[in-house]
Amino acid sequence: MKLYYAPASSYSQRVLIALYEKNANFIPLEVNLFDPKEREQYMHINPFGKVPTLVTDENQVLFEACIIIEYLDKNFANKPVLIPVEADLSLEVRLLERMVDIYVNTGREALFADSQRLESERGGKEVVKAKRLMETALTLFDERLKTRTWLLGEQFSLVDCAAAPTLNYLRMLYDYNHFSHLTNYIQRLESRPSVAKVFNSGRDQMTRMLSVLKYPLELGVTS
Ligand SMILES: N[C@@H](CCC(=O)N[C@@H](CS)C(=O)NCC(=O)O)C(=O)O
Repeated sequence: MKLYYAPASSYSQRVLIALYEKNANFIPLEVNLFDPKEREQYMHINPFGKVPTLVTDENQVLFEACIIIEYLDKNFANKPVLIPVEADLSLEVRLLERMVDIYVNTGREALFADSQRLESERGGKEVVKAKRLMETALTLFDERLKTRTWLLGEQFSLVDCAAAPTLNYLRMLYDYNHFSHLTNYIQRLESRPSVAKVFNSGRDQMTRMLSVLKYPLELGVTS
């Protein structure tokens, strides 16, 4: 299996966490999407020009982080099971993963775009709406985490692979320390070997990317 990825890319990190959780052998191939030539070549593999892409040993080309993780879960039966087979739990984990993607990540992207505007142009209607939806999802997650170790329950799953990088990067833009269960959860995530490894390997690239921003940001930590 070959994984095309970028170390600081949050979607690549989702898949890397799943690969490390599954102890799967794979060939990591770093893609520099900022290099026009490399990007053009890569678009023959993934026409959307986005990372990650997994090319299986059968030469099946898979993109979309959640689909790649589903493939890994089906093909590596060892624990943790990332998408439970029980119908109810399987739906629940997908719903939670969609909430990370559609509400938390979209909110994060809107806040990031806003942070790079002139101060006088920040806080438009769309940003306020995206932030409200993101806060709704964070409130639901915080509530769940009152009684659960991981977002689905006691087993680490698909939604934790998705939430870890998103919540890690969100701290640059939004202080969620008032969500105490969520804050404890990100600390548990950081202590998990697969997540720690992925965060560490993405740090240098992310620091370089942040240093060239018009309005610089810093990688946050929970207090
Ligand atoms: N829906 C895709 C999103 C992938 C994505 O947006 N990747 C970003 C990096 S985190 C990317 O490749 N961005 C480069 C670009 O859009 O040019 C997934 O789930 O994999």
